[in-house]
Amino acid sequence: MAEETLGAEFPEPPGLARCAALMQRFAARLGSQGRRVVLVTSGGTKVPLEARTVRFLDNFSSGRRGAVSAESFLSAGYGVLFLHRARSAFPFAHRFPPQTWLAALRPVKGEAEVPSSRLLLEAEATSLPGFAAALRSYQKAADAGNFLSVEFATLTDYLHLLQAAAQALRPLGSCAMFYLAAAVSDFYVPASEMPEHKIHSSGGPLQITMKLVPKMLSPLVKDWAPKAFVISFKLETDPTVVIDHARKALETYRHQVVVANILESRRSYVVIVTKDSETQLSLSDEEMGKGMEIEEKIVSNLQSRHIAFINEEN
Ligand code: 9Z3
Repeated sequence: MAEETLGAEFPEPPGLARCAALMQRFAARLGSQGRRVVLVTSGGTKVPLEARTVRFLDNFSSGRRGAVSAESFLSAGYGVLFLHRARSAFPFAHRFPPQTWLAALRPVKGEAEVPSSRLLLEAEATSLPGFAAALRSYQKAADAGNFLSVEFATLTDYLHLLQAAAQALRPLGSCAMFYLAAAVSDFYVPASEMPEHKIHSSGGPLQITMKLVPKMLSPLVKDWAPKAFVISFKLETDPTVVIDHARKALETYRHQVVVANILESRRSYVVIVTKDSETQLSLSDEEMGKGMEIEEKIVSNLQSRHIAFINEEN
């Protein structure tokens, strides 16, 4: 099935069948409980330039939008399938990079009654604010089976996993939401045109011709999950074109929402664009000072739209 859509230029990655089965089980269980489930895609894609890859093309995406949004969707009661770029921001963990806990956490020594099979760690509560709450939130979501994370690295991994995730969510109909925040490359070098070995500088300046990546939004909306509530993101660096481009995407793919954002202001300002509306969401300095994140507003807005969408269907 995957080969039919993606073709030989995007060979199936190893482990796809196992991930597809995991996603299917996850979606089927939550679906049978009548739950709303969201696929959050997050992070950038790696595009190899050589088959035995030494070099690749990548992009700026940190995955923070996806990670924070996944947390907000879980708080809103969604089951979250988190399809993310390996080593990009991860829900509940992204606020705690190693430098925050490497110095703060200390193994507890000399507790005679503690069996050697146990590891006890301690920290000054003030040295890791929010850490215990984040652990509890993550473990609550994972233990309840409300959260499943699946990793991709390359563009090819992403395309196959997106298709498998869409097929897993299809039976949920309008209760499934697609929140496509990953920054997916528009360009790639086809497998058939890729040199096998490392490209050498002795060959002189490098010229590469890249092909356009097929737009997956099209089969997603038409064939893979035609009843789902679909949100894509439009990123631009030029604020004068972003709304126009968001509108064009809506007209082309006929999905429900585009979230328009500009590279530099993406943490504090977005526009939710639909066929007949434009809603600006922003964070004030005061809200930012309190540690609020724009994703809380995005998710709250989209959740209301999703509920209205489900109700229209029925
Ligand atoms: C986005 O626009 C996301 O909001 C960001 C989030 C990637 C900007 P970070 O990961 O940033 O928190 O650092 N995602 C989609 C970007 C994109 O490539 N969209 C395509 C386009 O603009 C359409 S699918 O053409």
